[in-house]
Amino acid sequence: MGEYAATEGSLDAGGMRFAITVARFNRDVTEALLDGAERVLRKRGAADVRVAWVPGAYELPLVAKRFAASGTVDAVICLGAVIRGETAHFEYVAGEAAAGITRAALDTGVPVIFGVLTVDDREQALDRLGGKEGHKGEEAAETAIEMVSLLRALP
Ligand code: INI
Repeated sequence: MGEYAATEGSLDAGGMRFAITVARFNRDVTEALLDGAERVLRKRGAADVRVAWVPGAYELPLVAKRFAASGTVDAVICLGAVIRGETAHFEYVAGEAAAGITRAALDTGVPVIFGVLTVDDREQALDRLGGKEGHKGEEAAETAIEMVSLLRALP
């Protein structure tokens, strides 16, 4: 067998710079996501955090890509809450947000994290804000830190 190397990112954010793009739609939920993400970034030692608010989750990818391409941040965290209604709007907003966020990361090579809740109702959202499903804002920040750290360790 040839050389074997396993690499994993750490959760040390010392010196790292982040942007958070957060949607105003369902603001009570997205503010809680933002609180969690900021809490983790602060605790882990991030050097710089910029926050930009957008109207809804559909607008997240464009602003995320602007940050990612700017050379001023190491990762971008996208936060939003898409709550299923009676119409197909949910599918379009959630689907395009996900596709655009993926594209922003792949086009720029900068981690762009999908911290967008896609849930059936408000109760499911609350379960993901420190309830039985964890805290998705905190998890998004941890994912961002880990991805920056991992990419720095890779060829
Ligand atoms: N935006 C959200 O962030 N969450 C939603 O649940 C939502 N719904 O259900 O409509 C939503 N719509 C707005 C959308 O993100 C855009 O802001 C709008 O379509 C203008 O482009």
